[in-house]
Formats: sequence, structure tokens, C-alpha cells
Amino acid sequence: SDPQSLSQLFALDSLLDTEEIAIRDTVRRFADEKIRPHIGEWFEAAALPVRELAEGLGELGVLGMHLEGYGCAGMSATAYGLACLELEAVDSGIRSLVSVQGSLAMYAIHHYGSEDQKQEWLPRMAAGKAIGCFGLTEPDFGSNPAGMRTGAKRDGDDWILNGTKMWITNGSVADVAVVWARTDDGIRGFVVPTDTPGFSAPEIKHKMSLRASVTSELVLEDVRLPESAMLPEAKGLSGPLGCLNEARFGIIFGAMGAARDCLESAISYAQDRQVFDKSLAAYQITQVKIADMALEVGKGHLLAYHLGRLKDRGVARPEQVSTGKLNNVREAIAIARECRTILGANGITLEYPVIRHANNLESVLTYEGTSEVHQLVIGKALTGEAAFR
Ligand code: TGC
Ligand code: FAD
Repeated sequence: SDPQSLSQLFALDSLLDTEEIAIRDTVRRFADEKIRPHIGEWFEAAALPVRELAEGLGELGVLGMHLEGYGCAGMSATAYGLACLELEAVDSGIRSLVSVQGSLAMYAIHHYGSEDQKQEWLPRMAAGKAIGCFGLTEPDFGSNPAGMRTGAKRDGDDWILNGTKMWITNGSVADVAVVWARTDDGIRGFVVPTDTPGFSAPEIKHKMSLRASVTSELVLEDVRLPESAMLPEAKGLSGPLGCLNEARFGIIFGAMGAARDCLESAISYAQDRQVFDKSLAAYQITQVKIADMALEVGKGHLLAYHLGRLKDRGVARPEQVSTGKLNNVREAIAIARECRTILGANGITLEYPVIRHANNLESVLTYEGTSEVHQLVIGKALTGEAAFR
């Protein structure tokens, strides 16, 4: 009989409306036509044409697409999630670019910024003509951003920032950095144009994961900023953590894109590959692997759609976002590794997307809260005990 798609098996489209399906299909077409043909090469060379891509993604309307006004598309959270899913089906690095731009840098300005900050940056960022990054992590403080050492001190009406941020996506190519720093008044956010004297962003090289993504250090040496550079509405750690909820939400969908792409590749490979007497797909062991992975892809999509509906109603809680990020990334990486076994030796080359997804997902498992941090968030929600410290 004719094989079904994963989407048909779970009747996934029955849970989406026609507008959501249209957005999903448009992003999938863009990703397949404009990005997929080049992605293996970009990954191998560790060189992503960020500016060119950002302008294309801006025209597509996915940068800050779930934000209202200022040139943003004002789409639903679910539509944004579906876009992340289709972009990450090609490569986690592309979804990262979009997450950091829209959910972290733009969201921070949109949610906590002054009217002037919004007018200055958001329309250009939505169009992909200005690139943003988000500096929270430091060399010694990743899971525990509360310990950050980067500081902002007053000098007359100005602020002087000093410190180092680490592992910052888009850092070296950004026009603007949202930087979180300790002040006498607690942790505050600053909008830092990257041409400000004292700011530099050396790129981190030799990554074996997310090679189609720019990752950088941010060095701030006596960076002088006017009073107006501070985000007025973000006070304390809840400011940056509020942005993380947005980006984590996109990853819940995105990780399922990577998983789907791996499984589709593995099924197609197994159908073509002859081993011993017949096609690899006709052996029971292969079918057990495929069936078990399909269940996780289906369940992961259902969880993502459910959380999308909660978010669209404005009721998704951080610990619910943690359940999705933990489950879907953990399952996606397990699926990528299992699919790699089906491809045999071919599975280790960039001719197929599987090893690239598997390697990328190592970063996705760690950033936006490691799987252990999300276990602790869920543990705290269920026991009432915070076990972070
Ligand atoms: P804790 O005392 O629990 O909370 C401090 C304040 O923050 C509030 N809060 C949140 N607010 C919004 N959303 C959340 N998810 C929140 N979690 C906590 C909390 O209510 C409190 O508010 P207030 O008003 O009472 O002060 O904080 P803690 O220091 O004990 O830490 C908790 C912990 C470990 C969960 C948190 O620090 C954490 O999530 N750590 C992980 C850090 C992380 O995820 N970093 C990601 C950096 S960005 C990145 O990785 C980009 S990757 C590129 C891409 O996305 O593609
Ligand atoms: P650590 O916090 O040192 O953790 C090391 C290990 O200890 C992990 O297994 C962790 O789960 C475990 N651990 C930590 N605390 C506990 C605990 N309380 N109990 C039990 N186990 C614990 N950050 C940004 O701010 N902006 C970005 O744009 C950005 N982009 C990134 C891009 C890439 C490619 C990568 C890899 C990272 C990026 N990050 C970014 C940083 C990312 O958010 C951090 O790497 C992440 O939060 C983990 O911090 P860490 O690497 O310092 O690990």
C-alpha cells in the first residue's frame, strides 16, 4: 500500500486552521528552496550569510512575527511556532537566527523598551535590515545568570558598562546587542549599538555543532551609554527570563522540525537501501525503530500545538514551556541518533541531514536552559521545592 506521511498518520493538519497551514507551507517552501540547497555547504564551511538571509527572512515576515506593530506581522504564537518548526527542519542554526532576533532581542525591546527604542530598532529588525543579539550568559554564569558579573555604573547621566558575555548567537554580526548587567538597582537591560566605542564581539570558532550559526563573545570595556539606553520596563532577572520563555517556546516546535527531517530521511533511505535480500524498510527491526520514532514525533507535535494554543490564550506558564522544551529537544536528539543508525556509514556524511541535525541538537539541548535546568523547573513546580542551589 502507499506509504503515509507522518503528518497524515497523526492527522496533524486537522488541528490547524487554514491560515496556519498557509503560513506553514509558505515558510516550508522558502526553507526548502532558498536554504536547504546550501545548508550543508554553510555548515561545513562554518560560514552563514547572515545579512542576506536576514533580509530574506524579513521579507518572508518571520522576524518578530508574533509581535504587534512596528513593522511586525502580529501573528499568533502557534503560527510563529510552525515557522520555527519549518526553519529548524532545515537547520537549527536558521531557527536560532530567527529566535534570537525575534524572541530575544526584538521581544526585549518590544516588551520592556521605551517608545524611542521601539521606533528606532523594531521596524529595521523586522525587515532584517538590522540584526540583534541577546547577551545574558557569561563565561562563569550560564545556568545561573543571577550570578552575572557584567556591571553598569552611573557616571553623571550616563551608564558605563564593563564585562564579558559568552556564547552569544549573532554577536559578531549584530547591529544592536541587548545586554543584561548588574546595577545598584539589580539586573537591568541595555540597548547597546554595536558600534559604541569599547564594544567588541570576537567570533567563537571550532564549533562542532550549530556551524551554520554565528556564535560570539561580547566584550564590554568602559562602554559609555546615555541614560536612554536602559530598558525602562525590565527590572530584575524576570526581565531576561521573560524573553527566554518566548525563545524556548519556538524551540518546542523547532526541535520537532529537526526530528521530522531526520525521520523522513531515514524512512526514504531505508526504502531505497537493499541489505541482504530486500529493502532495509522491509525488516522488522527497521520498522520497530521507525514506529517508535514516529510516536515521539507525533506526541511532540501534539505537545507543541497544545502549548501553542495555551500561549495564544495568554495562559502558558513557564514550567509548561519547560515541559515542552525538555521533552521535544530530548526526543529530537534521540531520534536523530537512531536515524543515523538506519543510514549506516552514509549517516555520518553531510550528504544527508541527519548527523548535522544530531550535532546541532547538542547545542539546542544546552541553550535556552539545559535539560537539567528544565527538569529542576518541573521538579520545583511539582514539589514546591527549588533545587537549583
Ligand atoms: P528565580 O529566583 O527562580 O527567579 C528570579 C525571578 O525571575 C522570575 N522567573 C521568571 N520570569 C519569567 N519567566 C521565567 N521562565 C522565569 N523564571 C523565573 C521569578 O519569578 C523571579 O521573579 P521576581 O519578580 O520574584 O524576582 O531565579 P533563579 O536565580 O533561582 O534561577 C532560576 C533558573 C535556574 C530557572 C533560571 O536562572 C534559568 O532559567 N536558568 C537558565 C538560563 C538560560 O536559559 N539561559 C539562556 C540564555 S539565552 C540563550 O541560550 C539563547 S540560545 C539561542 C537560541 O535561542 O537559538
Ligand atoms: P553550565 O551552567 O556550566 O552547566 C554545565 C552542566 O551543569 C550542565 O549539564 C547543567 O545542566 C549542569 N547544571 C548547572 N546547574 C545545575 C544545577 N543547579 N543542578 C544540576 N545540574 C546543573 N546565551 C545567551 O545569553 N545568548 C545567546 O544568544 C546564546 N546563544 C548560544 C548559542 C550556542 C551555540 C550555545 C551552545 C549556547 C548559547 N548561549 C547563549 C548560552 C547558553 O544559554 C548556555 O550555554 C546555557 O545556559 C548553559 O550554560 P553553561 O554552558 O555555562 O553551562
